[in-house]
Amino acid sequence: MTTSPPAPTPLPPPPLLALQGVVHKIVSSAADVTADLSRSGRGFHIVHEAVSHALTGAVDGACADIPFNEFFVMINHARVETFEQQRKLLPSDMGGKDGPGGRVMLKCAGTHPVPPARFRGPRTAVFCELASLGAAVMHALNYVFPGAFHTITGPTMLRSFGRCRRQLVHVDKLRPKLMDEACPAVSVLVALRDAKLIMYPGSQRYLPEEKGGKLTACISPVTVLLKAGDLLIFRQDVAHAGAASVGTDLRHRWHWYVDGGVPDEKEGVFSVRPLTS
Ligand SMILES: O=C(O)CCC(=O)C(=O)O
Repeated sequence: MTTSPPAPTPLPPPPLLALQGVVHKIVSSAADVTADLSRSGRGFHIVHEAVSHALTGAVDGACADIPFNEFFVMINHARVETFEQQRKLLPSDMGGKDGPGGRVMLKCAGTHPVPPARFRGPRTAVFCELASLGAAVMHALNYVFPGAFHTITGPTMLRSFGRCRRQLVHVDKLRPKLMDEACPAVSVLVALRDAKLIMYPGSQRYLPEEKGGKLTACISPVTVLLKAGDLLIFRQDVAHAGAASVGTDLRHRWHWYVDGGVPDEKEGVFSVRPLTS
């Protein structure tokens, strides 16, 4: 008598797709992200605990080894041109009577992020790990605003040091009128350590015609407190300013720009003046 082999045990159905990390956080709050980043919304969205402390700490620590002469002056409490007129072209020249201090930037290439030359070995690895999350953020935004985003640029590393005064209020997109509402160009900031940003909620609806003009509505600024690992996504036409900070340590942040290109560090900064009541 022949016996047939036992029927194979059917495989259990595959588990439901488990999304993880930053994509999961953005996709699972898609309705809020849409509302916040739409023209009618407040213009910014915070993703808490998007990046592990191990990673932000490692990148922040590695950045501390990058010497000042590799950074460029960017808008601070005054425009870059003003610093140039004062012959303060290098970060080491910045500051006033309280000593050196301010906010500087280092661009790590464009659409192909390149680790700073100083990074070697594990330090390059942590840079690459964090850089890879840029694509994740863009893909998650393509879920929220279906399929429209195609370029992520950066990162740009920001460093504040010494007595750093509040930035001029500005928007990142130089021609805010050209904003495409199907895929609003956004700036993305990862706090590598606790950080603050001053935001003007809804100001994308009240921009002046010309740079340097006043917002057309009185908007109370809010201070957004970011813990290390939090990620802030904001429309490039929302008015904002880096907050003042003090300290002897170097304070780094990491910026990407989705579909908007990197705001130029000098020409055509679209600063705006708040309307006071
Ligand atoms: O200091 C910061 O983190 C903010 C800088 C910024 O938002 C900008 O330059 O556009």
